[in-house]
Amino acid sequence: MTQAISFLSSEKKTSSATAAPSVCGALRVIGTQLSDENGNAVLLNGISTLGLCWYPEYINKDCFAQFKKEWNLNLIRLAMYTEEPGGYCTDGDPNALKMLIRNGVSYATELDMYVIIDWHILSDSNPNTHIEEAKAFFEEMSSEFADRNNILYEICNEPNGNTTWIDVKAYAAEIIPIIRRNDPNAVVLIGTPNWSQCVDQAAADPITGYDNLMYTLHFYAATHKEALRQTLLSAVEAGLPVFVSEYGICDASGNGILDYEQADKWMELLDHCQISRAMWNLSNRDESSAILKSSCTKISGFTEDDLNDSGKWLYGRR
Ligand code: IDC
Repeated sequence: MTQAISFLSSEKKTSSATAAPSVCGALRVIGTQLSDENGNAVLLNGISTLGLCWYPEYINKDCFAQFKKEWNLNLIRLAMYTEEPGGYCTDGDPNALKMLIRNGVSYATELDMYVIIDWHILSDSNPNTHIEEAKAFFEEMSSEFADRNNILYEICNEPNGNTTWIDVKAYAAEIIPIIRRNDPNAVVLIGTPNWSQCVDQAAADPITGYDNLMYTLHFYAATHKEALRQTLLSAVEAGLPVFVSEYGICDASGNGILDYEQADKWMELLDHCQISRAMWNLSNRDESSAILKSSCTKISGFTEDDLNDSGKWLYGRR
């Protein structure tokens, strides 16, 4: 850490154990900080599913309950791929995928947890590729969930390739008003260019005219190190509210060795800035970002023996 950060007063902190919708009320963004309805800082700490289309079985209440009660997590991110095989905009079944989201939202609500509805663009690179589907999707979701106070809308996972911040802003200008018409205050998360690393571009030219917006930064600790941490810190110091809606402690492929030393540095920075985060990923896929061993076929009631090293690390931080 190169500079002290002075924008947070220490008495305005809520630990992840107590940050629950029933305690915090409607979330809002004050300055750079996610806050409860009384203006106290809120920290969300959770896990992201892998593609709902590939691993629907983990959307079950016992599974979420274990994360809440035993792992001390208060957030589930529901990753709905758009363009990948089985995705919402390709050959997936949109109704079945929306049902998984509804079920996930119900379980999280019953368990007093937060939930991110993640429009998981990836190989489609530019969120404008499927903007019509996105508009209809967010219209439906935000009207259905307008009364809930535990939902965050992530309108595009990771713009990438040639997609510019101008492209993302143009997309956001179409999607945010749709959500706002139904749910005037829900927190909306916005991806940034280069696989959600360019929070500097968002900080230089933020979206205006709406409250309760946050911008996402994603990191994979074995790939992204001090340079990206500096980008994050500078953006926050410039006043940008940042949410780490996806991170891994392996490399950016979602696989490879885990870098515990870099992971510690990242956690130190996130804790210091009180930045909320969700780890990738809840599955038993044979890759090191998966928190479960590929041999684990359970869908809830995991023991330490069922966990991959990524899972052991996250569980160890409870
Ligand atoms: C990866 C999955 C992997 C899958 C791949 C492509 O871990 O199993 O085959 O997507 O579908 C991201 C993306 C996230 C990636 C992850 C790891 O948001 O979808 O998941 N990653 O590559 N950004 C940086 C890394």
